[in-house]
Amino acid sequence: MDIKTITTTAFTGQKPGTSGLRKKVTVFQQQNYLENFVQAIFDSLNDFQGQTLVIGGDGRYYNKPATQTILKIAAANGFGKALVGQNGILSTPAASAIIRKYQAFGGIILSASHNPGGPQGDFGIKYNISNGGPAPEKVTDAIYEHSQTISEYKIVATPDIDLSQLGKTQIATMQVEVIDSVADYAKLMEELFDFSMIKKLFNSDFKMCFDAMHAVTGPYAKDILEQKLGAAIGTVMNGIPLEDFGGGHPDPNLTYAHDLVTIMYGNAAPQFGAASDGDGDRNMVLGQNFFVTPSDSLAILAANATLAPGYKDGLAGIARSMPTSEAADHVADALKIDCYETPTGWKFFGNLLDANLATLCGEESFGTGSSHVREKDGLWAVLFWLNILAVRKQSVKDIVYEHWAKYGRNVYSRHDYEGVDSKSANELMENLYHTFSHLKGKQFGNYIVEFCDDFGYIDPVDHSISQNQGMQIGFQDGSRIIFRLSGTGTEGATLRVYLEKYEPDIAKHHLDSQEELADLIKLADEIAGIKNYTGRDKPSVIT
Ligand code: VG1
Ligand code: CO
Repeated sequence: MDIKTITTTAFTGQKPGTSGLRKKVTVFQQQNYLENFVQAIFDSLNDFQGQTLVIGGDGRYYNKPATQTILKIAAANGFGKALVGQNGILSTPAASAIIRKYQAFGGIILSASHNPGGPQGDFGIKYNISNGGPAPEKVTDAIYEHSQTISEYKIVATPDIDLSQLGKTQIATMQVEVIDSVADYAKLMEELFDFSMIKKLFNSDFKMCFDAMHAVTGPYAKDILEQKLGAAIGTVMNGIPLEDFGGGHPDPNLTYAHDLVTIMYGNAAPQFGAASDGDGDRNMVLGQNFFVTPSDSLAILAANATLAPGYKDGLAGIARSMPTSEAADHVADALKIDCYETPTGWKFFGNLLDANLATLCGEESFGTGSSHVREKDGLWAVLFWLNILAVRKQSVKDIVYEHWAKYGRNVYSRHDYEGVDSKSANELMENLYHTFSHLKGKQFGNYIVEFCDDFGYIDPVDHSISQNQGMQIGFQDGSRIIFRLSGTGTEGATLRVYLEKYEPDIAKHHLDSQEELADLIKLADEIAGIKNYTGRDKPSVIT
């Protein structure tokens, strides 16, 4: 077979964001755009000759042609083997599990997660290293540099291979093995959770509803929940992955997972509801008429971890992203283990997990995970909750209320202003930074500013430094307001405002979080001039 060297010109701005390179499909379809980036990935790696590469994606539009291109470039660059999910499909946590299980050199994940799919939607590509996790910044920086100077790439000239059939084929000297997308992942889940207890739960009058949002988790959830655990057929809704996610926005939150929310807040709501995002790494958990915030979910999983066989010996530590509420910190204190605070994005958890400093990790953005893989894992969190529900035999709401009674409640909300003008968003952040010098000590009603912080992070393991990771304002009563610009959007800028208040008083626990946070919401606008800079009088998404 023919290995060709193709002359190419670099594209500007192929800079990976929070979670890899995300752009419109039409951008990726430009001649050599994908090829350049893939070659830039390989150019930034050493010693992969003869090694294994894992490839899979969330099934969105362009997943299949991109997989074919990557296979041909990987073969031309000297990889010895490629493991590809059937039809090009692997959820992000499944890809991570497979990289680890088969000791692959790394993996390429094709996903833009929650961003809309289809020919007019978004596409994304991300490189994961041998621990199964997203490449750390030093690798993504190197990829970016190579992408800016690239002048040629290598590719094998060969017809596309059949990705629909399991089995082995060959591209030049590289063996391609098409593998079952679900099997290895399902097996791992069986090792971590008490499947026989959960089976008993589903054998009782317990019902759940899982919304796969027409994205990648459909086949995983059907196999594990309906086939292996005996949940009623139909438990998984929107379970067939579609290239455009049925026109939806597979973001598991109260706004976008409206089908599920309608069911869980309706008269015939089952006891448990859950949804997952485009690439299967995030989750939303609901009880009857009840929403569990992701920050609380992390804290509750940590507090109940020993109920699941995979965590029966306890946790080494917990890690959460900076904007995630401090609910997990209270649990860590009680367990006398460390709680780490990292910048947003799963890549920052990798070193902590590898060094066994943390066992559970979580983000406020509906992402929870553990040392079993190096990505956040949506279905894992759902199974963890099922395991806890099966052992404790209480409702979701009762479990959360008991948790609040013991640890206090971190009332929490995130307000997103999507698709705002980039220049104005940057000006807002800059202006905020300048006000920091005279905000400290200032009093706003009951709130006195204790600290202002342009959040930076020094990795405790490799001591690498990441700066400008969000503007944090802390008040004397422990409340926080955080401002951050999204690194995953593809249109304009998205301003995220995170609000948190600690409420130890159980009598106030029934209160709605938006009401509880009303003062802080006002204060956020007063301090940062949100309305003024964005021209919006309310957020586009509230979670
Ligand atoms: C968002 C979330 C972040 C998450 C990232 C990737 O990033 O806030 O917590 O890690 O998405 O999630 P940003 O930069 O837009 O705030 V996903 O499901 O892509 O894989
Ligand atoms: Co995702």
